[in-house]
Amino acid sequence: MTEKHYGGASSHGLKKDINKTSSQTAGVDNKKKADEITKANAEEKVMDRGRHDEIEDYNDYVKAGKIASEIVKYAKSIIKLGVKLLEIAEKIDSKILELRAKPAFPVNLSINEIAAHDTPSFNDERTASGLLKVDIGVQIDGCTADTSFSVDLENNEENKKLIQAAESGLKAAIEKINLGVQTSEIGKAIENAIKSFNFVPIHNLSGHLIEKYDLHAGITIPNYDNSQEIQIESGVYAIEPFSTDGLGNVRDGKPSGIYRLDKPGSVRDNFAREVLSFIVEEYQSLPFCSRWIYKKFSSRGLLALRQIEAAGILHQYPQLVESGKGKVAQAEHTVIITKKDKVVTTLYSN
Ligand SMILES: [Co+2]
Repeated sequence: MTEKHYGGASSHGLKKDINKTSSQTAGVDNKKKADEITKANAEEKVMDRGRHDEIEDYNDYVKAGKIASEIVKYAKSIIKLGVKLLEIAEKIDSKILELRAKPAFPVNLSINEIAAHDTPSFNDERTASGLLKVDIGVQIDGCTADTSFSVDLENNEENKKLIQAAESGLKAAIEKINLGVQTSEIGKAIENAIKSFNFVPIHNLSGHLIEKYDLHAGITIPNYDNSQEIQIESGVYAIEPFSTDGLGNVRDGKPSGIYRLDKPGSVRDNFAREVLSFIVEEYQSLPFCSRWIYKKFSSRGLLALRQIEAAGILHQYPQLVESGKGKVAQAEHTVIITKKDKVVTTLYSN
């Protein structure tokens, strides 16, 4: 799942305080629980700093990556022209659970000029068509694998070339990324690869450092040479080039129904509080969607979600639409970088 940049700052620029969110809104028991979660996460992060250099320390990330690559294979087998997006999303959700992991975010199924952040609502009637991007997240205990692919469902040469361009950008970036390499060098490799197909990358979308329960943990991987001097350190990175025949930028579109906890706040209604506690416990700071809330709480849950959103506690992601209405293709893998290793977790072949 990509990160959009708003005039220099990123959409994930504000660090959220989930502890405060839950303690002010969800009662004493949940405060205790949230305190425990926060404390455990903090301890984990301190430990992580000392453990970042061995690939063995990333076991859950590697496992999540293997599962994500199985999900990609599965997704490719069920996606066909005319199949309902809702059916595709629900089957992917169930398959992830069946393989003993959880979604790290709602699967993004974005068509043509919608670059990202589109997921079906509970009663969605739309079907698969055009140039479809499928962005999948799998997590085990908050350790995430983030991967995506694009399919051409209308046998169109331009679509096929756009997909090749994004994939070759990804390949170039994976070759380039290493400890100490500047992120702008990786961006340059992506940009050159995409331009060699006479397309442009989307400039205000980027890849991102991943940490436990934190999809966008600070460092970003640009899709062009942004001339910033930021070096790659040990860690887990999602690299996700987007190619387009449009202007090379995205703007905010319709609300997506994808949310994440953002700021502390409170809701008065008892039922809304119950829904909020569920969100705090189940998703922590990871994105979730209205479809999942409907599944758990039915239509009352959607009302509660609106109340929680109105209280300023949630961030709702807008759909991201290419500014010139160009078509967009995407390719993505998650890569672990350590002193000794470079492992593409989502490229598992048995
Ligand atoms: Co991503």
